[in-house]
Amino acid sequence: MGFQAEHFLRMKQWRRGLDKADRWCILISADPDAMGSALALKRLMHRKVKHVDIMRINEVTRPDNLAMIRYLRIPVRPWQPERLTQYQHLAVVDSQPAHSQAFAGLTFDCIIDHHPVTDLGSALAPGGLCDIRPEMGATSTMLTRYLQALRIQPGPLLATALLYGIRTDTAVFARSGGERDLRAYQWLSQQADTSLLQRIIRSEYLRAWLPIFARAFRNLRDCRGGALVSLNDVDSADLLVAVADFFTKVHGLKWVAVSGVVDKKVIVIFRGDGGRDIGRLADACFYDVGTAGGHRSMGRAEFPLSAVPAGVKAADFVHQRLLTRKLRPRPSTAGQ
Ligand SMILES: [Mn+2]
Repeated sequence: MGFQAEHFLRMKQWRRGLDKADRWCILISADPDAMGSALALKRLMHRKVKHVDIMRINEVTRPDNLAMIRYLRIPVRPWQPERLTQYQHLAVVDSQPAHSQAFAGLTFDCIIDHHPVTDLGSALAPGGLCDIRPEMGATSTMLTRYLQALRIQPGPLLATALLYGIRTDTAVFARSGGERDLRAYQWLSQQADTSLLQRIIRSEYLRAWLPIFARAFRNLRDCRGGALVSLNDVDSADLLVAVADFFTKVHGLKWVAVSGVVDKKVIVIFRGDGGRDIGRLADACFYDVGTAGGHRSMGRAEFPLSAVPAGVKAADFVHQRLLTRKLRPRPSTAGQ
């Protein structure tokens, strides 16, 4: 029997053993892949058990994730450990018990994931289903294949959720993902709602970020062939990343550095068109005050606010460094 067939057989056996009287809870660390997978698992348990809840152990803040929950009507709620007694069984998808303190001490009757295998200890219940395949680009791919094997046709909302899960985890096949992910993606594309998918993909910003974008437009200044935006105090580094990514869409800006202060830490996000090595620029400017570096077109620096000399504004410090710093010689690599 083939490797794949064995997985399907075990799933079918597990599913056959489900009890109609039981209440289940699927725990996730909510991101698109986890939410798509949880929705699919809930679907394939439909009518086999009494009830399935999906609970998240984390806060959802990314705008596209919030859009996914809203438009695809994903019934995900924050996990409250005191509710544990309401359930006969727990499942976890796109995570393993060792991944979070929130899973500690819990016993799972179903674990489906694609991260590197960790020690399950006693977290898997006897007779529970455990399917961990790190060679898969997304857990959503694994669930899609289960739906196919069980001949369950996903509705448009579920198909879109799984599609978006594969999309984000593989960075649309640029970062990871093999033939199986691609085939699942193609199959889901036929059932997915493309206009909802577009709405989710396009949800890049939060309403509360707009005043900060307004500040960023006003503050943009030229700097050695690129541009610098200084935002001072902001709530999260996500916001700086969103602003920097936005400016990569402006033709004629070769690179941009967006700086801000988050929790007494200065963070500078670098984005470039690849013309100059932006990771090296980040390193050159800030290696001596904190962590700094990156790739050719992406970079990041972080250092404590206390590294800025007294009487100097963080924004001016960043500007001064960008104006004056010279690249460090590449570290020589032995044997090359
Ligand atoms: Mn994943």
